[in-house]
This record gives sequence, structure tokens and C-alpha cells, in this order.
Amino acid sequence: MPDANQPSPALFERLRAILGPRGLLTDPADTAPHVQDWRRLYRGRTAAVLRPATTAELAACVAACAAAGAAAGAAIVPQGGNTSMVGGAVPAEDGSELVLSLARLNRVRAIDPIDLTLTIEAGATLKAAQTAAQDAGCLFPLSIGSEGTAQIGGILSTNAGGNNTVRYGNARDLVLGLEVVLPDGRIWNGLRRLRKDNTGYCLRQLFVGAEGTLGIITAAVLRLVPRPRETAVALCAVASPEAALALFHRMQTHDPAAIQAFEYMSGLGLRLVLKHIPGVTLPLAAPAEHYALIELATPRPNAGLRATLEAVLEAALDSGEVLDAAIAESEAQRAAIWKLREEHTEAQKREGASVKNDVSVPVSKVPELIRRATLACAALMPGIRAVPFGHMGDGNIHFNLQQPPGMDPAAFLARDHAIMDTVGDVVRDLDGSFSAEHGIGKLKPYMMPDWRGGAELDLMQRIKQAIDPQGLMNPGKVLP
Ligand code: 2HG
Ligand code: ZN
Repeated sequence: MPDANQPSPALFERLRAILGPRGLLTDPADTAPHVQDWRRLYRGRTAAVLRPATTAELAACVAACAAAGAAAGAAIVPQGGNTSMVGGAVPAEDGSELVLSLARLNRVRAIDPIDLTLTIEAGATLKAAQTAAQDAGCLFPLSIGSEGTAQIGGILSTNAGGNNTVRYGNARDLVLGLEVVLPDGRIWNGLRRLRKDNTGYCLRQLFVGAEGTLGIITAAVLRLVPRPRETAVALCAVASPEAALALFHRMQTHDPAAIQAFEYMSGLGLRLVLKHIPGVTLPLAAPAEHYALIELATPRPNAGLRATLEAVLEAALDSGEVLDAAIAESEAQRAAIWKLREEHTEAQKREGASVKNDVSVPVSKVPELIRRATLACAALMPGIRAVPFGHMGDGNIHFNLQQPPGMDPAAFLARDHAIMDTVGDVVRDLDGSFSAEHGIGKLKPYMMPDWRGGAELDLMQRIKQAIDPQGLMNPGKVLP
């Protein structure tokens, strides 16, 4: 008798007929990369990975699964680049869910430099979207460390933020239209390229950040901006987190429109990068305990950004905020400075077990967050190493904790809830959020009642029930 949790032979036959041999993976060797997350927090099982090549094929698969029903092993886990930090794209351990990979839906459908729009399918990588924009003389300004692998569908489904939120907002602010396959298999074509469209509820924003629990984003109209004509980048050793904030404020007062990124890094974070990542060097005379990375950019010709940056840094050096600074003299130097920042995640992985806290507070509270959370974690676990870094300009700090040297990694990870709650208490006190840009996934639904309980969670649950009454879409993610 077939396992009640597994898709029936009839459903399999139907899916095979829709997708053809290239579109359905069932060999465990082929499905293995799709059942584990990048951080190795979760390992699931699946009977099959569906790989539709068109929206119509994808919709037909969803319709077939909807007809079978979630209880019949037909629930669907949409998967893009599988770079989630919170296990948002892994299937359940009991093998009862199908993985639906967007990888073959990766075409650029249209680009318009006058409208400043890019219509692109969900399985295209973020890098491919950036390149298409660049080839048309524009910029798609969302930038994250995993952009070579992360896909547009995942970027939108998690409302990714990244390095340039301070200037352009999150993914949510960069989407004008969506095409979505709904849980009953219908296709909603909302690929409008309009800057103004007040026609009832803004449905696209429901699907952005829903982590695939309400439907599957298959294509999007993205908002582009004019390409920058000048950029200037500096790495600064700063006296303290407070000094980094003062430098941000100084820059904002001087030329707010020029700031493209303002990142904070701790001394330990940079030491780990220098220790674990080959070929990186510190372009400063001496290491420090705190750093800021500033990137300025403008589409205006002859804006003199380099002079702007020099003037601000000179004043900050005089005031003691900045201890030393290196301004990139070439594209290679700019990339080398950014590498020191972007390799933080990989360096922390190589150093041993770590617990991530992707938190946000009002920008003005970032120094207080760093100080208080560092003390609170040290009190919880002697020897624990705080590695705060990230997007200071928008208030999103990755307050990551590295295991005490010599501690058993499994024993450290077993304390993850206690560590996250310790940081969470400080964040709550500062009116912040327990998930700034990585989402909820499988890791954080347990926090939802505490942080978003009452009317807020009730509304979310009712929306889920209204749109996906069978619970077919990405079960166990986001909502407890
Ligand atoms: C980043 O800003 C990413 O680099 C990853 O959001 C952060 O590794 C992390 O915790
Ligand atoms: Zn980040």
C-alpha cells in the first residue's frame, strides 16, 4: 500500500506528463542538493523536485497538486537559489512535500530604460538581473552577498534587503508588478509597469515577504534606477560604534543623496575574514576594534564625490571619530574593500558554530544595541564571541555569536534559542525587530506569537486561510 504521506502514483504520472523527463527529478542523488539548506541547519526528504520551464507548466503542476490535496503528499516547497538563512526553502523531514525549483524559469522578458523597468522571471539570479540592467545603461540597486546564486523569486519572497537599503529600500520598494501562481493553480498576471495604480488592495505586496506561503512568484517587473556615473568607497577605522554612527550622521548632513551604503564591522569580524579568506588584506596602517565602510554613488555628471568623501573624512579625523581611512583608488581596490565585508558570513562559517541574529533597531540605537547585546551574551555564556556587523545605515545589524573557542559545536548550537532570546530582549527594549531581512522560514515561526501575536498574527493566519485553505504552500514556514 502506498505511504499516505507520499504523492500517489497517479499524481506522479500527471506531473511527469506535464513536465517531461527533464522537469522531474526523483533520483536521490539529483534531489539531494534541494533538501538541505545552505547553513546545514535542516535536512529534509522529498519524493521529487519539480522543474517547470514555463509559468503554464508550473501552474499545471500546482493545479494537479491542489486536486490531490496537501494531505496526500502534494504540498509544495518553492525553491530559488536555496540561500535562505532561516531554512525557508527546505522540505519536511518526513518526505511529505514536493520541492518546486524555479531554476528553469530564468528569462529576461523585457527591459525598458525609459520606463526604468525590467521584467524578469523568478528563477533568474539577482546577478543576472543586475547584468541585464547594466547592459541597458541602468542599475538594479539591490545588492547582497549571495547575489550570484540567490534568485529573483526568493529575493522578492523574502523581501531581501542588503547593502543598499539605506538608499533604495528593500525588495518591496523595487517591485512594480508580479506574476504569481496561486495555490489553486490559477495564474494572476499582475505584471504592470505603472508608477501609479491605486486600484484596491495592493496584492503584490502580500506575496512579497510571504516566503512562498501564499503562492509562487513566477515573474516580476522590477524598478530600475539610472546607472551611477561616479562612485567613491572608503574603509574607515572608527573609535567606537558611537563614532560610526556620528560619521554616518556627518555624511548624511553633508550630502544625504550620495550615500549608497553605510556598513559597520567589528574588529573580530574583520580578523576572522583575514584569518579564513585567502588573498584579502587590510588597507589600513593598523587594525582597529570598529570599522565603517562608506559607499557614495551618484548618476549626476561631475559631482565630485571623491572630494565630498575626503572633506567628510577629514572633518571626522579631526574630531576623533575616524582613526584612519583608505579611499579606493580603482575598481579593484573598491572590490577588495567590499570583499572584507562580504566574506563575513563565510569566515564565520569556517571559524566554527555560530548563531545568527538578523535584527533591526532604529538607526540611532545601533550603538546601544551593540553594547548591550554584547554584555548580555557574555553574561549568558562565558567565552562567547560577539561578531556584530552589517547595514548600520538602515539599522539592520547581524548580531552573530561565535562559539567559545574549544566548545563542542553541537553543545553551542543546542543553546541557540537562549542566545537568540537574550539578543531579542535587548532588541525588544530598543523597539526593534527579531528578523530584519532574512525572514522567518523554519527557524523563527516559534517567535511569531511572542513578537507579532494578537491582531497581527490573527490577520496573517486569516490571509493564509483565505488564499491557501488546503495549506499547500510551503507548510511550516513563517506561521507557527
Ligand atoms: C549579509 O549582510 C547577509 O552579509 C548575511 O545578510 C549575514 O551571515 C549573516 O548573518
Ligand atoms: Zn545582511
